[in-house]
Amino acid sequence: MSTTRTQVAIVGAGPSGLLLGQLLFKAGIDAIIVERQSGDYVLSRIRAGVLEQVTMDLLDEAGVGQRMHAEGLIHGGFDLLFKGARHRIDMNKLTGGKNVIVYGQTEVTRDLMDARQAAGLPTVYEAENVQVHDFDSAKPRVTYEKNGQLHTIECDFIAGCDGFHGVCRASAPKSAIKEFEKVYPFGWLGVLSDTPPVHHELIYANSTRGFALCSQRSATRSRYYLQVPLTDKVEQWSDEAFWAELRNRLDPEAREHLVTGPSIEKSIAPLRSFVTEPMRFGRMFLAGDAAHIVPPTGAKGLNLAATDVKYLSSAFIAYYMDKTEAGIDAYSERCLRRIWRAERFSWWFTSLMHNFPENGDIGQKFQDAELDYLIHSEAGSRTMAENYVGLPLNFGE
Ligand code: RFL
Ligand code: PHB
Repeated sequence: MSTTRTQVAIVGAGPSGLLLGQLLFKAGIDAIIVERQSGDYVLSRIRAGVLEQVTMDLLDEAGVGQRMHAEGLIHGGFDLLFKGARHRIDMNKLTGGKNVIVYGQTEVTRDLMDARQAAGLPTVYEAENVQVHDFDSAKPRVTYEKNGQLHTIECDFIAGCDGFHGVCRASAPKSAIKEFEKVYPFGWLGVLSDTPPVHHELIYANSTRGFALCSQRSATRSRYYLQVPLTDKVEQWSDEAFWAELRNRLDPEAREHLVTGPSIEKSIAPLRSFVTEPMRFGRMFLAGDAAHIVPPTGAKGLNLAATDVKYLSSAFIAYYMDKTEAGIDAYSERCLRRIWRAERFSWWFTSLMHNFPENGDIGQKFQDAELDYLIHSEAGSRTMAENYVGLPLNFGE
């Protein structure tokens, strides 16, 4: 058995945990990260693709933005496709010059891992049976097993950055936690392929056959998604079937330009809206997917994780440097305001773009009318653009 001491014990080495580790390191605060999986496994998960300006700024602050600026693709707009025709939302013009950047979560994670390794900071991968203890006291602890040995990390604070299925939220007392959840009756079947993107910007498609999204990772790598029933299994979807269905959901021009090829990754993700209140339990704080999930339609998950981490790192820095607990006390409420706004937007955009057969033909008519309004009303388009690029950190303050 070994015992180590640190200031902040971080559970989970996804983007939230790694970004928190890096921001704390920059401020001279000690942290150890404990991760259940291997580093290669974490890097193999294909997830987010779109980063808001606020997230870009944070990655710069953490000193890991160099490759993102060199390789990321700046997007000033995206297309909405409905009733067989595409309409561009000019985010840049509608928001007074704001953009998003297309840079994969895999690359963000890799940049953070490389920076952590270069600085010689401690990350324990393949930690088994990770448990959090005594976070209602002044002496919290994290324990884990590795190679048959039990290890203890004594700390001042625990940061629960361990995703939706993690141990931290599950360890909060049931009487102190309230969970809000909506599960959607479909999932997203995603394919990654080394083929040029069908369009230079993203296409969000509402078709009578279901939603489709054309995204990308680079000029030579594409990411596509299809709305599928929750009962579908990924093995049922051959590459040929995927491309044929995607083609069917696109407009004639996109259909013609679509370049297909073998998939290099294919998976189905369920869609849910989920929020935990509060996000603090004594000396344990939840951040990122550990505390909330959005359906991916609004591209908000990773961006919300990044702002949680911004608020949490500032709170810890204020605690250690300025000897104030104000940031820690405000953490949960500050995060939740931003989270609920993004939850609302993600739910709304999901409801607008997907097929809900249970809503009947009239449901489709309502969607078409709303989309028609959105693209022809500057106020409607601006509302969409303002939320998509991300509201400023100090919104409403
Ligand atoms: P993660 O990435 O799930 O990382 C949590 C880490 O914790 C580890 N872990 C544990 N470690 C130790 N002990 C335990 N008991 C543990 N239990 C779990 C896990 O192994 C893992 O390494 O959460 P984090 O860091 O909060 O990051 C959140 C993001 O991953 C997530 O919000 C985004 O991927 C969501 N998302 C998108 N977000 C965007 O901002 N823009 C997008 O375009 C976007 N597209 C997406 C998405 C998510 C998707 N899926 C598959 C859910 C597209 C998809 C399809
Ligand atoms: C992606 O590229 O994976 C992606 C892009 C936009 C979304 C969701 C996922 O809304």
